[in-house]
Amino acid sequence: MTGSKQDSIAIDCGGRLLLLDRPRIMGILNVTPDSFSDGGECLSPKEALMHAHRMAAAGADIIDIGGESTRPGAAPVSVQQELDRVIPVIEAVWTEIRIPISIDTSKPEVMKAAAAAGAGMINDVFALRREGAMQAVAGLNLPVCLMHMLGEPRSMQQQPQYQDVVAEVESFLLDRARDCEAAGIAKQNILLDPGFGFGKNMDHNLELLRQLSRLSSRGYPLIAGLSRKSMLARITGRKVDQRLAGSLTLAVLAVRAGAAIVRVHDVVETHDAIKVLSAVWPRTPESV
Ligand code: 7PM
Repeated sequence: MTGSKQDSIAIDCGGRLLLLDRPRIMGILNVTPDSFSDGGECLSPKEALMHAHRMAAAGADIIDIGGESTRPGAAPVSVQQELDRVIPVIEAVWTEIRIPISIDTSKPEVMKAAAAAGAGMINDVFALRREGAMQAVAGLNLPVCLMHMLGEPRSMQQQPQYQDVVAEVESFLLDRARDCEAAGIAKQNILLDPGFGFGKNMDHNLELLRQLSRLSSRGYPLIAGLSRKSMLARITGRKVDQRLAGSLTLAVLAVRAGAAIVRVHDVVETHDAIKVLSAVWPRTPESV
């Protein structure tokens, strides 16, 4: 598929459209008490809703709501706990804000309840490998982001190893996409994500970013999540709340390499950065 053909894709997020005619911003809304970069900010449904309003006003195209921290070593959360955290927030955001919502979860029960509450996309860092998750998404007929992760959150950052990180991430994602299609998930409903920081060391993350256009030219829209991640700590030495400049740099590089969507905390600033990039390079690299 050519770049220009992919540029015209509209993804139907349960009735709300996400147009991929230009780079899009996924705003992160964590409703976990232990999330590493904005923990404690969004505890109550009311605070979460206010933050969602701010992100939508700032130019977010989709709001990603998550109730389970994927931080290495984070305590697992029960289905009921996760539902209690995310469902009221999804309902409120869906009612008050007219943009698509994605649910960041690996649990099929949460996927289904979130969809019933208004979520229009599934964002799964386990790429639907949990029992029942693939069938759940096939039944929902919603778009899904398949993310690469080596290992499990608990242990993924203990000496991750690859022969060829780009080739391995690519073949994992394409295999998952093929399995999803065989299970009845429409090809147009599949997005891919290399999973920066998920079972990757600094060199792995940098190599994935250098060769990101290889992953973004495989016929599936690419999502890149680099915002405030620990590779920026290694590069700049900054604490998590001081990584804005680094995050913007990485977001711009990812979009320049063909990412369709960037998943970010700092929506106002990312929106400006992408506008500037798009003024210089109005089209994606493939279609230039
Ligand atoms: C601790 C470590 C807390 C890592 C939060 C994180 C991605 C994602 C996350 C991503 C997609 C974060 C991550 N990262 N979903 N969920 N892609 N699709 O930095 O890169 O937000 S959680």
